[in-house]
Amino acid sequence: MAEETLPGTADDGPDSIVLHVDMDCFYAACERLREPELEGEPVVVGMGYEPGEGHGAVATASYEAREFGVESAQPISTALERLPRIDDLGPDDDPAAAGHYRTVDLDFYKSVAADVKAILHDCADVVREVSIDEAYLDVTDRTAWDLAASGDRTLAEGFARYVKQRIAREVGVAASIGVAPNMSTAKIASDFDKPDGLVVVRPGEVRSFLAPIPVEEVHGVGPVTARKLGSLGIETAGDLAEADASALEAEFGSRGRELHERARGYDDRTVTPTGRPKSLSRESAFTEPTDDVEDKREVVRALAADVADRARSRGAMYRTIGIKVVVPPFDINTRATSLSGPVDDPELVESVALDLLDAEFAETTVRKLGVRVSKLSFADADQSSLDGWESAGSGGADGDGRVSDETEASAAADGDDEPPAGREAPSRGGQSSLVEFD
Ligand code: DCP
Ligand code: MG
Repeated sequence: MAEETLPGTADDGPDSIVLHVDMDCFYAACERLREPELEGEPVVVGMGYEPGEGHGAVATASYEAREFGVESAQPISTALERLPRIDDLGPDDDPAAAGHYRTVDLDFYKSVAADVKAILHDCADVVREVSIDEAYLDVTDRTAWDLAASGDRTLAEGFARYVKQRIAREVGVAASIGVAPNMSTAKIASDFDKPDGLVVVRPGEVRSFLAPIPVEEVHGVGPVTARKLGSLGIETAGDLAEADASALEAEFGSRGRELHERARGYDDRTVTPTGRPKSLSRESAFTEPTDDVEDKREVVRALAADVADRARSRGAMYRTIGIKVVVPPFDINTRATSLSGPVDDPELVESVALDLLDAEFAETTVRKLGVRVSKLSFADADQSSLDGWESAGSGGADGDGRVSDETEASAAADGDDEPPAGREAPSRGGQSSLVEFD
């Protein structure tokens, strides 16, 4: 889901589908693209390394080279002890126990990464790029957790396989993909069966999948925390999940509680796109649908304050203020008011949002409410990065153009509220079919 939900409120939308994509031995894979004879060979890519020399550090090693004990961040001198350079071999040495050493060529790797990212943006509405070879995709609107007609696999697995195959076919490098209902589990899943992995963790399987995973691999656990947890007898995510939450909080503060939640498979972070948003919104579902006008106004006030606060903290001014009202079961209504110029005015966000609510929805029974500001402008506008993001993004932000001056009757325009049965495997092409904000 592209929208965020206020903590502590129920969100009865369907489970998200998050992909974490991480390329296998990425720099080495890039070297193999231009030197196909390196395929299947031990390859070491060194930073600060020069051909024939022994200085620098290992940026990455191919899986064949890793078998000799070569790994990222190791001094090249150590790598050379474990895996001699093929060019240094004498006539009697075994060429099978030697490796190919190459120097980092970041510009080339970036160009390969850009080709991969273009495919990712084509495959998902929301892509968060986290490093040169790694990204999260929210594909909740593109596929489903339902089983494919042919057997016991989910449609989501077929979708991930399609993404993997496109990268392999169109760019020529291998990716490992994790599929899960949240970001932290998807990341662990992508790492679980490297290289060339595809690991799917269905919504009901998250806790059992995580249980045997070492705590170090839980997002947010560094070596120091892992050591402290170890001294408390907590070695795995399963141990962490079963530990007493208040004891963890006493030891690690609020982070302790968060780690406990993650280990239990709960992670409410949403995939947000890299770069500047086109709009900022937040929505909140009621546990039970309500027609109580004060309850509704109360939620709208909280949402308005939150959105205005986020806009201010990101240095964003807005020219449009809107609300979203979801009437059971899936009837999405959106209303918005355009202002004459950009403002940063939390009180105005509240009063406009309340006016929009009161004007038409005072009596209505609602399931979910949302507030959105859009037509954003940034005080420190850096046009180049904005352009870069817009051209890279396919839809963008919590920007799915959901809010409009018209009622959107089509549930398909809002995956958040679309019943799972209404979904299909990879079919929807981009955002062009969605209503853009006025
Ligand atoms: N990198 C680096 N220095 C490090 C770690 C990584 O320069 N200490 C570079 C080289 C990697 C790239 O970043 O190719 C991506 O990092 P990963 O951690 O994803 O490692 P790889 O893609 O190489 O291997 P894996 O298959 O484990 O993902
Ligand atoms: Mg990688």
